[in-house]
Amino acid sequence: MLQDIRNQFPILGVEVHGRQLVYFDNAATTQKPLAVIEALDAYYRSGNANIHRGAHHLAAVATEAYEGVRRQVQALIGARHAHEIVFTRGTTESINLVASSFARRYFKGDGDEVIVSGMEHHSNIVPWQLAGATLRPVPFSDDGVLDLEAMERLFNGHTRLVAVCHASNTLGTVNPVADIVALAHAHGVPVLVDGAQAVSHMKVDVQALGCDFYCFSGHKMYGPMGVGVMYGREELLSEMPPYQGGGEMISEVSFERTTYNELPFKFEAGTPSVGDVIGLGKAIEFMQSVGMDALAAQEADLLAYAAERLAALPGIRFFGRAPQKTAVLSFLVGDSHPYDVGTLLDQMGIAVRTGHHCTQPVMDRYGIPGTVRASFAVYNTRAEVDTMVSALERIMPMLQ
Ligand code: C6P
Repeated sequence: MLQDIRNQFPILGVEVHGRQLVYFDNAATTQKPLAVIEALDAYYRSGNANIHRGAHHLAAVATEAYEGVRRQVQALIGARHAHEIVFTRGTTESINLVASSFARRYFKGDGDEVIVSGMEHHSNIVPWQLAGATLRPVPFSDDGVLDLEAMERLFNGHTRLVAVCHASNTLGTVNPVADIVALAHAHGVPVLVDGAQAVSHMKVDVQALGCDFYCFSGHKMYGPMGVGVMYGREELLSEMPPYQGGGEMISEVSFERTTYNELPFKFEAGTPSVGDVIGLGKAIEFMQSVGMDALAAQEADLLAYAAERLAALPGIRFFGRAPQKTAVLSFLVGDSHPYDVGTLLDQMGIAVRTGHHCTQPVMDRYGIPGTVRASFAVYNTRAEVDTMVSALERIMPMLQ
């Protein structure tokens, strides 16, 4: 079964520095299965056309394929309507879209506040600052668990939104989104969820979670780069102004006045990345062919195994030990700099990420410059974990 999955990922056969690649940088981007690669190839070989506009065969086929993926995404995350799914370039653009548009509609300019978790990616911090909000971060424990009682105390008459990650890219913590939504809604405040690190690891049901916005990237879920999703509840999206102006998002344009297209097109100005959206559809089919439960079980096994093996090494310090975690292990080796560890592992063909992972406030929280992060996907194996552990054993004397 696992070998069948691995066979679908040609890149896993690549050698790096003369060694078989061990790819543990899946939180940055996952590798792509053949079905996705071939769909992109087929689209540009025989299906390329702009969508929604041309009255010709290829345009009609491309439009149908593109809209079909919108329905696939709707089903994947349990949205009530397909028109609540907006295609973007990725999580970053999705959050910027909401921040810009939501702020124009709902901010009052009297000291607007957005509650965020203390473990947010910069993509869920900076757009709110650009929109003029003051951020109120929710603290978290040493283990990486959010303090919901402290969160409760942050709500006040200026709170316009809660913006939290479903899963932390640095700590792996899976936040209790349904509880956070219940808390926020009790204060009449909507919730945006950054799902960049969740959608490829667990079943997501936006209606069950109750969230108002849910944002994610295709490239972190086995799909192509250049495509992402912004889910928003119809009631809010229909009240919000467009993010960008251009083709497709209009109903009528004159030099005096423009009226806007209906949802979701109001938020999709210009030519979208059609081939990438089609590739995203294949990525969803890949995840569904494995099954989200099987996928989560495989990753949980890897996480537990890797945590146990690494913990047996001298001087390993973990960051992020929440009971609910995705398959992310952030650690330091003694007092050595994470970059040195990452470089030495790379020399042995092992790809991990080092640094602050675009979560500088998390690094400040622990008083460290960065971590080494190994993040797993469904195609990773225990044998690969063993390879990393052996490599760490070899490099440790060089680091001290
Ligand atoms: N995290 C990582 O290595 P984009 O770049 O738009 O696809 O995703 C941004 C983003 C937003 N939120 C979270 C929780 C994320 O993890 C990321 C991307 C990568 O951890 C690159 S910094």
